[in-house]
Amino acid sequence: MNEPTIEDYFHEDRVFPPPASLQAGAVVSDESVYDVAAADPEAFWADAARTTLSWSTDFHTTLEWDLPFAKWFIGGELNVAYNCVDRHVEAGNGDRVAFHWEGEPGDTRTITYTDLLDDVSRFANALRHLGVGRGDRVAIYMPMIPELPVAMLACARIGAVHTVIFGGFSPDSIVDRVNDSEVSCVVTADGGFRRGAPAALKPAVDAALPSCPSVKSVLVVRRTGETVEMTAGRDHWWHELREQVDAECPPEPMGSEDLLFLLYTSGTTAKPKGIMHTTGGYLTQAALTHAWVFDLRPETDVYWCAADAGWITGHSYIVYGPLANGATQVMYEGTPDTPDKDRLWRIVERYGVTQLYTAPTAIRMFMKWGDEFPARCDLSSLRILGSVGEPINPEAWMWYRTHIGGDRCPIMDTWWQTETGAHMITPLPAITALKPGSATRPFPGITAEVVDDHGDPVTEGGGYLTLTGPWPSMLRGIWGDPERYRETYWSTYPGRYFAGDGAKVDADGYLWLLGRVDDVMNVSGHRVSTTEVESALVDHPAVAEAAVVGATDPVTGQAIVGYVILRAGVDGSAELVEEVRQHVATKIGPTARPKAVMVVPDLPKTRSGKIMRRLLRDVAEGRDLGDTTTLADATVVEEIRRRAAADADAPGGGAN
Ligand code: 7RM
Repeated sequence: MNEPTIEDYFHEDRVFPPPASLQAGAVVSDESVYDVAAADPEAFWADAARTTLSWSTDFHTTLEWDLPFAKWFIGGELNVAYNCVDRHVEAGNGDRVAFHWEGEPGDTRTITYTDLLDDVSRFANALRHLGVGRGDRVAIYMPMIPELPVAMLACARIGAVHTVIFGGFSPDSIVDRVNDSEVSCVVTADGGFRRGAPAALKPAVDAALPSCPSVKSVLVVRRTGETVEMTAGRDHWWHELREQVDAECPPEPMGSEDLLFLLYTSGTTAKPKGIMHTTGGYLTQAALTHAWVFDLRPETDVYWCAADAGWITGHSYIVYGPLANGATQVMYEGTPDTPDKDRLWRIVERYGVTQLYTAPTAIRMFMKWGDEFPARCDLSSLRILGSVGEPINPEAWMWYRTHIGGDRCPIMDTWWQTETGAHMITPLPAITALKPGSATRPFPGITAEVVDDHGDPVTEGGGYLTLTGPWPSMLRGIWGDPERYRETYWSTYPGRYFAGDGAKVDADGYLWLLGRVDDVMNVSGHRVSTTEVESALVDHPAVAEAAVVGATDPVTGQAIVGYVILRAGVDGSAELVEEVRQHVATKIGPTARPKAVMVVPDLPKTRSGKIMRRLLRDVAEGRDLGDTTTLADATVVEEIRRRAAADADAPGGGAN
């Protein structure tokens, strides 16, 4: 018997039509874009490339597709930094603010496009001075300060390839990434401010570099002013070089398929994959999706993506997309609860933010903190909200809409990956009727299908999300490992890109993401998605956040084990735990009722906020922990483990 595909338990009936107020003057207000793009996707993207970007040489061929290897806009030449900076200054918009930057301690900087041009050009010359040239790899390990986008754009300006490493990753993670891509120069800072104090970065670079023979130079930005060690001949201060180099740096014309950056994803296996993104296709899709999904009106909008630039979301939706579109943005250095839990809402009010883009994990944290923090601030400037990183459960979606969006802002639930480079499945704000928890449908020019175990399309119900054609911002491969590229993404279902996510299609053709298929639980032959059980758990009024895993069980194959964070002020009694378990059974069915639910203070997450269920599975099955280097806070799992052990020792054993 074939195993069934993923179950479809959760039903959501609420529908929110696009607000009439957004339609007048919307960047996209006519549904016909979908048909136009579907009729001839190549022509659609070719037109997008030409109208969205400035090319120094036009391309002669839109697409060469030799599955799984794609080339877009062949023959075309352009420079990404020119597109993101110079052309806006040339068009007379040099005085427009590119970044309203706010440091965590409250210091601010206002950076216009003219300022950005000066900084990027000098930074590019500083890199050249250090011997960096076309094709060389530069690692960037920085806090969220303006010099982070400046460093990325400076690389793009001279044709160097950047690889941004999350500030805060361990020296070991730096070593792996730097050695894999043979980086010659590292850009870092003394540190940044987090949770009210300076957090050093340079010492991690110093600890890593003795194991990185390819690195010749380090460029250090002064941010905190803390003392750092500078290695003579290797380390250079940016503020010193800045004064020595030329203010002008002509942008290098790059081929459309030249490498723009590498970004490492850790995945589930030990060796991180260097995801390759190239120039013309990547920038086209990053810019177009940014303009359309956020209905960007660059003259008046103040857009804020509250992600870290070290995540693909920061690359595409802080740096490349918004700057290519000449947007005015907010950039914030620190944590959302410093000095108080209203920090983000103060910023929205202060700058009159019109679009806010953040992650479900953050939204659930705001919910847990309580409604009073956003209620203190005037959020009426907001027009559109965005969500990215994980499935957003309907409860969080409704809270976001009500308490942040004032019941007026549509929520763009954008599904995409490091590998896809840009949005793939997402609503459009003036067009799409929204259902809480659904990412809705593919962006124009994108084709996706949910398939079953045989790779046959599922017209309604659960299965595996696949993409059926090439798209401009798709990864071009894994650095140094073309076979692993083919194997990982293109071999599960022949002819299709397999994203690794479960998804279901509803009767209206809407797509609902169900989480990573590696996390899907198998309970007595039923394949249950983590997303649906977690949504049902979080639907209980006492539960702020939840993660579930399938732990080996002698009777059912796997048993669902839930870990929940309770809302502020709720007491985790045995009765409550029982009630929460029962709530899942009532909401979506008895098969999905967790065998055990444990109340925990926090959940293990990556720096971009994704729950690391693999580690919870290790805990549930009493194994040693696997790789924890990409955890945002390594102490969390230890605490959960301690509690699990205490529970097991308690009379009666287990969480319930
Ligand atoms: C942008 C980003 C990719 C994985 C992806 C999904 C999950 C991201 C959504 C989502 C449901 C969403 N890149 N994911 N966005 N799941 N709905 N809107 O997150 O490479 O870091 O992660 O994230 O599992 O495959 S990523």
